[in-house]
Amino acid sequence: MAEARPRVWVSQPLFDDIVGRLGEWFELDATREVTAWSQQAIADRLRDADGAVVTLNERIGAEEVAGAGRLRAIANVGVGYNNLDVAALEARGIVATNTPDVLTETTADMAFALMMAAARRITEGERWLRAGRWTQWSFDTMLGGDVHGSTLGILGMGRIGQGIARRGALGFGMRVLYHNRSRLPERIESNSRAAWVDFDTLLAESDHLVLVLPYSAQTRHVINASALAKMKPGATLTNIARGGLVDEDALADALANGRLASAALDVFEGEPAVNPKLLALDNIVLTPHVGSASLATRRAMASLAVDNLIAALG
Ligand code: 8YV
Repeated sequence: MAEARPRVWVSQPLFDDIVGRLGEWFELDATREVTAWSQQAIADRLRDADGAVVTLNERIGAEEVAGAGRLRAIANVGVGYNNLDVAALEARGIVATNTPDVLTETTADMAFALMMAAARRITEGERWLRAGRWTQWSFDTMLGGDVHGSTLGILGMGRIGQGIARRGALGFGMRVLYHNRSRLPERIESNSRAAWVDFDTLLAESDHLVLVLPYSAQTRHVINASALAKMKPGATLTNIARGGLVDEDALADALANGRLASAALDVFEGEPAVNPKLLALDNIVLTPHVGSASLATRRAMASLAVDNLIAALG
């Protein structure tokens, strides 16, 4: 009798042609509609699976894999993997993979787009115009801050941070500072045109601060009221990493009282719910976690996740 083929679960619709490749190797259980999976439903899906492709929407830890006796690999579509409890997976011999590199430049582009939109009040101006409030051109309408020639601060200096640094230094003549737990080798610093500074200096000197660091229990609310108070008055804050890095209530206060000029957030602590205090502000750009969402990059991410799963189960 032929050996049964391994089974794989794909938690969200990705691209049919890419996900379909899994069908050449495995019994495929591919989700056809965007689904908010409960913890129990994830556990049920994983129970008979040998592998899975998941997104940031699916939190997978000890409870979800407790009954998954055959599960050998989880391929996360995304570079961040705080949705996975890697220690719990490792303890059961389950391999976890992610999708670095393929999204670096696209996500760095988005960080720049957000930072510029915040500095130059682009979405605020558009809302104002659409609301019919532009009745007379005036010299001081929507005055913002400059990006070129200013100081760019990058918190977290992995691949995406380095891409943002290059854009800032080479494209916009910015002075680039970064802070990371460990200082990068000189070669990477000089390729990125970025100088390491301590956290407080980064806060104090950045005109535009961008968050690109991984989210963990240690980095939760790294930008809290005390960090915000140390930021340069009139600076902007852009977050393209994970919402939980920022204390959103404290940020809302800093934006409401003018301590910060503006902010741009692509990620939120309780996403897809957005803190109503942020929604009530004008000086903030809000996007729905689309940092890597170019068609080419999303296809590359799905493809890499599929390749990762095939390799891990191979
Ligand atoms: C993904 C992301 O869209 O890669 C990441 O860490 O946040 C996004 O690029 C998301 O993870 C999809 O699962």
